[in-house]
Amino acid sequence: MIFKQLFDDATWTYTYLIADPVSKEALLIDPVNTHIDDYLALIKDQDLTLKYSLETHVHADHITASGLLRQHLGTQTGVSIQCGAKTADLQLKDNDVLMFGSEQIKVIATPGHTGGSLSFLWRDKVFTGDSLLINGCGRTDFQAGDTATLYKSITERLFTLADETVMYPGHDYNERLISSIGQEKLTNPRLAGKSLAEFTEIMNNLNLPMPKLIDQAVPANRYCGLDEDEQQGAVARRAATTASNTSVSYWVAEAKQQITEVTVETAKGLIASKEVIVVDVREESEQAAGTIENAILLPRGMLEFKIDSIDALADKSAAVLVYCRSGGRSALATSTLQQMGYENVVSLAGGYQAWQEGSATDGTCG
Ligand SMILES: N[C@@H](CCC(=O)N[C@@H](CS)C(=O)NCC(=O)O)C(=O)O
Ligand SMILES: [Fe+2]
Repeated sequence: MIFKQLFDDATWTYTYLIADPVSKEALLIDPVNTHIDDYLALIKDQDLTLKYSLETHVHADHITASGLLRQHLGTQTGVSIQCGAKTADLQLKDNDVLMFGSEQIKVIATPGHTGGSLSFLWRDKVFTGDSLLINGCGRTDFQAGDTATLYKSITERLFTLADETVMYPGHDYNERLISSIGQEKLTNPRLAGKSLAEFTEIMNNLNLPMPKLIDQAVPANRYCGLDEDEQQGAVARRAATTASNTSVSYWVAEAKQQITEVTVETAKGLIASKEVIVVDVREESEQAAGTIENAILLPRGMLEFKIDSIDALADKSAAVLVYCRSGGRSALATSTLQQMGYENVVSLAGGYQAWQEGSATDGTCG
């Protein structure tokens, strides 16, 4: 068998590569986006076909490489159906079995660390993600985590596997590599011989700081780790299998035919003339990246509902400049505004990304 335990030292994350040596079909568990080149090289070197990229959960501390692997290799991405990760190809459930070559890997639902946490059982090995860690377990204080649920998952699902089952965790913060179910039953300080009440007491007093990347990682991982443009591509690819006009990129392209896009330079001229109302159609959470001064926040999804309450936009002949992160959503919003009767509305090509790049070179960062 081909089996490798890979490590991301920035987040103490383990990634696992398993392959059937005969068919060369392979899978990765919990790949990290910053290692995409390593994975591609490894897969090429070993002449493997990466069939699946599986997540033990929607991670809060790093961004998955699964979407990138799908882009490069046509890999199917898999995550628990409980996670609401719409662009994942496989919406995994308890007891699902995936085949790679003549090998099989089985899904064990082990919620608790997150609502959609899974473990995977392959031969005598169990990949526990953050449900069960060596001498520890995943925290339960975010992403629909629940202490009693985790206790049940560990004691009723993982601890009922054979004692000899080798356990491979999702992280280890002390450079340990493996454990076993028997070992954890015997020595895990949070669980060995502990009642639910004792476990709850321990978990309620962990006092861990939030993962540094949580605000970026969780939303990105719901889309297989891809950003907005790539998500649109991913949604588009899935939608294309049903009907082309159900894809976001189709509608963005369509909208761009009907609107005027302006460059950063032109936009700056309009803003300097003070004759333009700037509308930011990104989500509130994206504003941390920065905003154009004096922009009105009107997320694309709320446009039609909120516009009437914005006095500055009461005059439909006013000049309006719309922007988003990279120019897709603003094209859609501009087209919507035109349909609503706005006569003088343009979209910023390349969005706030282009704005920042333009501003970085001319020293007027907004
Ligand atoms: N310090 C790390 C996060 C560490 C963390 O919270 N790890 C999670 C797994 S995603 C956990 O459950 N840790 C349990 C523990 O450390 O006991 C970071 O900022 O990324
Ligand atoms: Fe985690």
